[in-house]
Amino acid sequence: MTLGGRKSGRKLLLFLVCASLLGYVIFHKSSDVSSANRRGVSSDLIPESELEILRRPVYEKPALNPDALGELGKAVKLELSGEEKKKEVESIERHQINIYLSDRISLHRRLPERWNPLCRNLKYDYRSLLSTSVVIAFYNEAWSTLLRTVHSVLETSPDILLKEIILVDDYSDRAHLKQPLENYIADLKKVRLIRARKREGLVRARLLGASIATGDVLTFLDCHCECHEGWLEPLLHRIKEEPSAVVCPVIDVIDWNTFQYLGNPGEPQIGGFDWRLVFTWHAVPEHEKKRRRSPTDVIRSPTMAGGLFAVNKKYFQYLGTYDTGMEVWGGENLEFSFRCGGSLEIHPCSHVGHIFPKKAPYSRSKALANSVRAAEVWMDNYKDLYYHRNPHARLEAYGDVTDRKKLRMRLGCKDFKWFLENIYPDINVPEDRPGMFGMLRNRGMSEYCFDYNPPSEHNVEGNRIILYRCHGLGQNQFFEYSSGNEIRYNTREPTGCTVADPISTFLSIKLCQKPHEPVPDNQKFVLREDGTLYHVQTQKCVEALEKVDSDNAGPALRPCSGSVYQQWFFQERTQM
Ligand code: LR7
Repeated sequence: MTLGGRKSGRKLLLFLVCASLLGYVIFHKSSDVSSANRRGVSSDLIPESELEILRRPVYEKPALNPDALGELGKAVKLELSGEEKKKEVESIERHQINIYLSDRISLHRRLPERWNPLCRNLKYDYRSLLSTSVVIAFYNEAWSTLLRTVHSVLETSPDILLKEIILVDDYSDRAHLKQPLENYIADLKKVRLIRARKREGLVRARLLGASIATGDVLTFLDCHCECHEGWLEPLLHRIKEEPSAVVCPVIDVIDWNTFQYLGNPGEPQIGGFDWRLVFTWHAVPEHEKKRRRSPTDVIRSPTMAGGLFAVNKKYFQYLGTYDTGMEVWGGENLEFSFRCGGSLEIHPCSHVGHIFPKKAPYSRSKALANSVRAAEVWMDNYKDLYYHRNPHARLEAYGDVTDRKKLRMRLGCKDFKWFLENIYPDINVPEDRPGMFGMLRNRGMSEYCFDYNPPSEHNVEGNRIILYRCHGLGQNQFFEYSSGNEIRYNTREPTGCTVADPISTFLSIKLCQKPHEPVPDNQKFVLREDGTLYHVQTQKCVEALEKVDSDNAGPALRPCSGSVYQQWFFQERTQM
């Protein structure tokens, strides 16, 4: 069914008004939120034959040949040449996903088993679980990845639990998403389509969907996902047990080029962020491992990736839904995670695959303003740590956040310090002492600053710190001198510390020791009054060299001479 934009616009407004008026039970995010993941024991009383009926999905998966392309999540590599190869390349350029291949893989393929085998033993009382509306916003998505998402939800979600799938077209301009999509879904049970009248961005597009949802729980998915068997029950069970829990599935990776379904049944990762306000993944910390009693218990996570989660609809309204001033993409996941109340969790028994495109297929220039909104509303003075690492963010026009600040008051949230100490105790909080952070600039080669590019698929060069023209944009040139005499690279998480190799004399970054562990000598650099950086272990000074290997200028250890090339100073901005 397609709904007119104006009608749905009014409904969205009503939804938002309700959201701010609804006096739902007051919840507070606290470190002692009940953790018990009580089993759906009452279903033990339901005979297996009846459970079988209750578990039935909206549609059964059609039987497929196990050798079919991509079946059971197997990697596919097509041997193509000529015209066909050209089409494949074009599809990747257009979508940043190998859509040529996707179009050749069944929309109904089966996935390999990726959950912990213990998950299979969990029993759910289907009759007592709340129903859900699955909301999928999309913008210019390819046909096969969108519809594989839809079929996968229909073929893995028990009929009794799935109220509907709401597709929200965020003003796409591709022909296949117009009438052909309407015709296609007209034949599918429980699938609705709603269209935005202008490009809303994923926040308002999702809210448009939420405004017409009839299920008790909202489950948001991105539009290029595939759901693992049994993905929905754990989410709904947890929300039934704890209505203020916001629960994410484990996000398995589907390779954008081969469509291989990756992921493993081991311990999933949790979400964090770094001081650029970029979402990060982390191993489950020890304190959380101790708190859990079983590998099937939920895992608390300080933040969420953003695209895949389930939340009680009333609780979502109570929490203030989303910040509707956020445009297109970015920032809403951290903003939502910073809200107080309830708990943010990952359920290890709920797995959903997600295609991570090769790179962003559309402009994400609004992401900076969105992050600034989140920082301004939620981070108190800690926002300065963000601004120090993104000096240009201070200039960003981010609009009016008065209403969001009021929401924070209404929710009675504790301050950001409390959030860091209680919800994300593992994050490193930089000291940023005046004059001791920013670009680390050399006096002799005054155009040059410390620069570090962490190893990644784009940088396989290694771990070295080099010297590069100072750019004043923070990021790779942002260092902090700590009170423990370390030169810390703490723009990204986990925090890195500068070390010197006594043999090669080069500087590189390694993970810092844990707080309260002593600082190793190799990591200690005394920043002396004359600007020299004295390396304690080797008793040498850091000098700027025009070339330390084939083409890079770099800092390296040399006997202390007091020369201007051995003098350094921190500078927050580029102006001299
Ligand atoms: O203007 C837009 N309108 C939309 O409807 C832009 C996007 N969208 C839709 C889009 O078609 C897709 O369905 O919104 C969804 C998310 O967009 P993607 O797939 O481009 O986002 P992403 O996977 O790169 O980004 C992650 O971070 C985003 C921050 O705004 C959102 O929270 C995404 O939902 C989130 N995705 C995930 O969490 C999946 C796992 C990725 C990780 C880590």
